[in-house]
Amino acid sequence: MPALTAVNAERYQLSDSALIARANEQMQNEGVCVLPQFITASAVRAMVSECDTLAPLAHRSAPRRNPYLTKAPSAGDGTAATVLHDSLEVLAYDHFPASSVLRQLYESEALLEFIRACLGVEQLYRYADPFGALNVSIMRDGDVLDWHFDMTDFVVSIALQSSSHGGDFENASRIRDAGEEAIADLLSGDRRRVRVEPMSAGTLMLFNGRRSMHRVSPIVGRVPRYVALLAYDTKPGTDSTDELKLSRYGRLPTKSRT
Ligand SMILES: O=C(O)CCC(=O)C(=O)O
Repeated sequence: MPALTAVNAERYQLSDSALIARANEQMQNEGVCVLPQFITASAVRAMVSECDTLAPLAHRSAPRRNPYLTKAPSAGDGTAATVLHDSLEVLAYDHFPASSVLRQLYESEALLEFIRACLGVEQLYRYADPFGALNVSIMRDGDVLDWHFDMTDFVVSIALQSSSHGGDFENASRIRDAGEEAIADLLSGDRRRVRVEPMSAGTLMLFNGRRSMHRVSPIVGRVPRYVALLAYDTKPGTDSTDELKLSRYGRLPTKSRT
């Protein structure tokens, strides 16, 4: 299946200037843009089947960290001292063969250009991280990704499969701007600022998680939740740290011999 036939052309033309203008506006005003049925049902099926096959290779981790992802929570330091737990499995970019429908979509220039235009940035590059550039989060019964802010300006995700129950993407848009007290209230269970972003299979979401605290609610049931994360940056050559690679993928790239 050629990469761009994965995009639902009946609903989305990647050069549609009105669509791009709406996406720009939503990113500006809300820090999130949700495009339902962006991927065709048959491409979603192919991508889920790839993930089913590769799932035994995924790395399972259960990190403890604070909401800002600065690993070691420091005692007596307000919300930064809150210790939260995640548990999930992740498939890395290098697990996906060149024939993978998901990989081909990520590597297509047309998608890169569409995402660049929707984000309203001058330049956009795929991540240089050989594991994280494209990765798939697999969450099973009992897994959770608790409240956090991202350390990057934006995340692009594609929902591939919803869990039987739970697994909602919950978002408190722009709560970082509301201050420490609002963040503390949310961490203690105040849901007034929380919105569940609709992420049915095939949805593409652009998200600015640096200012919006978000989580994936606990997964319940037999069907795992699959979400693909497509990483980009406005600077070329951006890679993640060895520490993050070890925590999320359980390994480091093998050094090439000179
Ligand atoms: O799995 C998701 O839908 C979101 C993942 C997420 O929050 C993140 O990578 O920061």
